[in-house]
Amino acid sequence: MLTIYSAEHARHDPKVEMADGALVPAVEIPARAEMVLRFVRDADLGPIEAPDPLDRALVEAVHTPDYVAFLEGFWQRWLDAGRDPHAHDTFPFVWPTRGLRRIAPRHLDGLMGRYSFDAGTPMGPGTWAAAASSAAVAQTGARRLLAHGDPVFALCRPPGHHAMADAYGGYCFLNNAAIAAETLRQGGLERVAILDVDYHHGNGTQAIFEARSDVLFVSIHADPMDEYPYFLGHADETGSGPGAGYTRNLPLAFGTAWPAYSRALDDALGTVADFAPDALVLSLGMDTFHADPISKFALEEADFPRLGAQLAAGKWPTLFVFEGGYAVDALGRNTLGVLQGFEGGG
Ligand code: SP5
Ligand code: ZN
Repeated sequence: MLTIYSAEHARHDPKVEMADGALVPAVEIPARAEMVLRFVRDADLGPIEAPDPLDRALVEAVHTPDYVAFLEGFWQRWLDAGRDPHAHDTFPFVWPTRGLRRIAPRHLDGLMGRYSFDAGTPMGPGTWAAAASSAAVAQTGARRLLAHGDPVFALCRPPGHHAMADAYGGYCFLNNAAIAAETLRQGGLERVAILDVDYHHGNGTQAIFEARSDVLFVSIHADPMDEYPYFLGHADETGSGPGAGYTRNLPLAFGTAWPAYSRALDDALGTVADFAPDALVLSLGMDTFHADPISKFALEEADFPRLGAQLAAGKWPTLFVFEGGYAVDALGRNTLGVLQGFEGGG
């Protein structure tokens, strides 16, 4: 399997994040992608290529141009505001509510609130460079899939599935899976399915495609009544307008282990099969692992090759887009397990 990877991800290097009502050590760190790369390389999964330059038009097919410009110009604004040039991690603290999001204030704090939806996502001097490289990895992966149809692994970091059209959050800035799906659509595919198996609901991806019938969004995740991102990902969200019926959420309880997970996956794959996609974008979060430090599912190491094999049964041209997963020591082995299980399955 071809892997796309950029070392630029390491320019997003947060030290702390806001979680559990306090500043705590950051978990979405460069070592994650480096661990996965090491396992992919040592296992000889296949060639590892650098991404093509980012096609900005495809980013702006998913995100609003003002949001992209905000991300790109953020650090210069931070410096212009006279704030700590040595800061690693910056946080918004005020958000528009009750429909007030049409305002993009001049003040930096107002802008940070306007273009985010949580305080748990540190932004620093290299965040834009890293996020842009991550999007380029996804975009290039989609192009390679279009070119040859064989499975591709887009080793994205930072992750993307929480990023909205005009807001960052959940450690995500640009929605890599959405950019990949849009790349596949503009490359000529008529129907693209996104299956999101990250432990957290892909609220950004859902919101981006909720009103569209050409991109199916199906997600298996921890019940948002109990887990981040709380406000989206409930079973009664099924799409809107022309997208009605093209969103499907399968929330699961804390403690879910392989048997129940596998049944949900079968259910989700049935929905994908009914849609008969020309390609599948797999938002591959590895935070369903029992030892994940921020998550509460119970998948074991041996379950990940099973997951991969189950995904292969549909025989759709598949692009894996790396999302979450924070048990760094196990992340390489588990991720490789999914990819090798996929190659051996079907
Ligand atoms: C891509 C991705 O997986 N993003 C996840 C973002 C989760 N952010 C909220 C984390 C809340 C952690 N709360 C539990 C901490 C246990 N000490
Ligand atoms: Zn996650």
